[in-house]
Amino acid sequence: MPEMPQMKNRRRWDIFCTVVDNFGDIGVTWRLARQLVAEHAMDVRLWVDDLRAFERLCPAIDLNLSQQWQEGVEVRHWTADWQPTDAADVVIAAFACQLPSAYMEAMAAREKPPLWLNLDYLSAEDWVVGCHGLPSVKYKNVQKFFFFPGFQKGTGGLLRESGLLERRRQFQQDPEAQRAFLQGLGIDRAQGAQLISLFAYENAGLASWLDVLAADSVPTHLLVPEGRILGDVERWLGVEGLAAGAVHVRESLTVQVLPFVRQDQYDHLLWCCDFNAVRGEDSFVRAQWAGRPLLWHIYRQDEDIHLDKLEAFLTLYTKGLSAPAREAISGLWQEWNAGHDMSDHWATTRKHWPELQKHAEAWCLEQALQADLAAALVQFYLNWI
Ligand code: TRH
Repeated sequence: MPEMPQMKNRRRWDIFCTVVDNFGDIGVTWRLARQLVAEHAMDVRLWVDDLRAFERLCPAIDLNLSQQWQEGVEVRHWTADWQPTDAADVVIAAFACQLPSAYMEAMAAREKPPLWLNLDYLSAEDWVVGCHGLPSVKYKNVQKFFFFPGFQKGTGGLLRESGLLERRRQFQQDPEAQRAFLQGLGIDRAQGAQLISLFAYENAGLASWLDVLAADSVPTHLLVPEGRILGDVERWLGVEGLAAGAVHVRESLTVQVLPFVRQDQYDHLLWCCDFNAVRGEDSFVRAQWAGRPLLWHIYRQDEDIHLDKLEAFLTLYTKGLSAPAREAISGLWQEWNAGHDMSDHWATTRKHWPELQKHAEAWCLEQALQADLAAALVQFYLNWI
């Protein structure tokens, strides 16, 4: 494959990603890498240890190549058999992954040490503001810094591509574009049906939610990308082997299984839906940019520390809501994350729908006032040199 032309004075960035599980690690780093190339004219190498996980988000990935270019990003398969390479100007270890020792030596061997950053997990907790940008460990002459994404001023912000909200709004104001997009995924939205997307981990509370949706007077079309929640959906439907394309109707509820789509298509799906159930980190942020009410299934952590993160986000997110609406949405999220019965909380949440809809857009606009994460990283680098 021909090498991409290198422009003089372009800064070189290396982003290292180990796929711990699921798609968030590669989802975040792939999005960041593309944005650094497209909007900041950086040369980016993305080192990833699991090309199969990457292929789900980016079907163009060739599993057999150790080096390839995708959307301007140089993708390197990071294997145990590390080949010597020069260190870049900026080195990002995503989510505290451990860099190859030979690469650490290459960083230390540079005449001017690189900027070395640990890109952390997203959290709304208050301590993040105090820790963002602080020095971490040092390797020889190379200092590492903490870089925290976040929702508050003083954090690294959220990933948001330039013009994203304008594109989203245009699409949401264009019923024909939405219809064509949905049709491309084999979705024929029933007249008057609310659209809900469901991307979540296994959840014992799902059956109670589906019961209410089925019994509701308002029809619902539930769109479920292939993934971990399908087992719960199968149990509720009383079927086995659900796969993309399957459609099942139970009273007012139509359940449709979707293929896992490219990241930009997933954005469009979120933009089409009236309500989005999302999980982890990246889909959670994308649902916020969709400007629609959402439900977050947070990634479970040892000793339930994820519950502190959930509460911290709810405290921030629900500011400005009336007390009953705040209680409704907080209760719904808490029950979902505990795997409890959703029926009462769903009914209460529905009562505050117009307020929650307005609030979702207001929250999105408020978050968009912050510099986006890629711009904040570039600024951090400029300040550092
Ligand atoms: O997949 P996730 O649960 O990922 C993670 C990881 O588990 C990670 O280890 C953990 O630390 C982190 O959560 C908090 O959820 P997430 O972050 O939403 O990532 C999913 C990615 O998949 C995201 O980039 C959106 C993308 N996606 C698509 O591209 N197409 C699809 O059809 C769907 C459903 C998702």
